[in-house]
Amino acid sequence: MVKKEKTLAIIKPDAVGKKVAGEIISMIENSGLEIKSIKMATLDTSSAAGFYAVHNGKSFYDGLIEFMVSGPCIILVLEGENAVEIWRGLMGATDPQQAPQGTVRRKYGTDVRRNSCHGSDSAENAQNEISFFFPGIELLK
Ligand code: IDP
Ligand code: MG
Repeated sequence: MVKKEKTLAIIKPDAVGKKVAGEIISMIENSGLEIKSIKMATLDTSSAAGFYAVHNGKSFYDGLIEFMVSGPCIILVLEGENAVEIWRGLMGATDPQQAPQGTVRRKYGTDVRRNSCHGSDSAENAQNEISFFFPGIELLK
């Protein structure tokens, strides 16, 4: 039996600004993943930098932080069997042009930075990313 797991999804400021957040949430619902928590927030520089600390020093880091604070995000906790892999698959590759047809990034991404969404890349990182945005009291079950 495959164990249920959680993952963190972010609908990034480009997608919220384009008003396609509802379409992306529909794609999540149609995937069978369950939405366990959801909120809208505009990140400040220190929270965006903290969330993406692993990328500090990379060539795209400053542009990524600037982009992530440029408008509101919608932050979700998703749950299901293989949730990390399923959401990564539904998003598609980091570069929307490399992402398969029908994926969120292919449909709604603009370029490799403004690629419409985030997804955790492992169950362990998902736990850390979820704790970053959601206090335990919001996820009791
Ligand atoms: P991922 O979001 O597919 O896991 P990461 O390598 O973790 O990709 O990069 C985090 C985010 O940084 C990407 O989603 C994208 O917004 C941005 N990014 C990654 N690589 C580049 C790049 O080469 N140029 C500009 N932005 C990038
Ligand atoms: Mg990543």
